[in-house]
Amino acid sequence: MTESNRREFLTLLGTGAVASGGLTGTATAQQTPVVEMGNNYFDPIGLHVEPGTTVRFEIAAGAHSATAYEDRIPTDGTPFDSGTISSGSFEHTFETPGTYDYYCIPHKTIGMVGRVVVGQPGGPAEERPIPDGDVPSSDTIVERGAVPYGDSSSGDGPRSDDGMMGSGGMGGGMGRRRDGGMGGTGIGGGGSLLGVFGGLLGFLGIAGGAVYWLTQRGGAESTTDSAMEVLHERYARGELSDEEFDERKKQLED
Ligand SMILES: [Cu+2]
Repeated sequence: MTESNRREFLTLLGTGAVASGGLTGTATAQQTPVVEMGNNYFDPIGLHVEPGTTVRFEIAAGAHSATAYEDRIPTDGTPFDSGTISSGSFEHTFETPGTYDYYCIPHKTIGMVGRVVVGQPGGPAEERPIPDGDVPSSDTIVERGAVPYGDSSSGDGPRSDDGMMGSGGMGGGMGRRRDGGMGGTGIGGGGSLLGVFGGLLGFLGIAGGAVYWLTQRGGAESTTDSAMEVLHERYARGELSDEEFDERKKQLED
């Protein structure tokens, strides 16, 4: 699968979550979008805001910093550095338009980086690739408003067990959801990738169930054999009691 295919695929799967979460888009100066700092990622990893917007970097797990690369912010932009914190949050107001790349001091070496695009992309960050990790392209960020971690063109960054186990599950890409930041629009939470795969697994489960159901009820001889096969498999897995097995076997044989 190529990167772009993969992205389309994930986007397609994620559509349900986006639709149910309402509009996602560029944060206006009246909103305070939140970037979660977890182990070891920023989420969303890419954020587009209007000039004058205050962004809140909030600890979700672990100890991190949000620290601007001095040479990867607009020439007139204000550098920011939360210092390493293990609780609470840090806020920075982005006034000058352009592209701001930032990193986590303790986890820069394992690729904990992020990007904020203020208004139009621009500045030195657009001239060279980011050195310590991957961020989505500014075009993607502007187009989507917010790019959740793990859902970016940059692919899968490093992620600790803590992050993997934290959320996601069978929610079909819902991930953790936050009602604060984007005025209830819900920036896709961490674990959205996991959620997507959970949703996919759930979907496959449903598809499998449908096939099973069809083979079970299909009276035609041709399907009886496969139905019997499925029955034996289920029995072998211990999903059916002896009684159930005998009963269903009889039904199939009739
Ligand atoms: Cu960190």
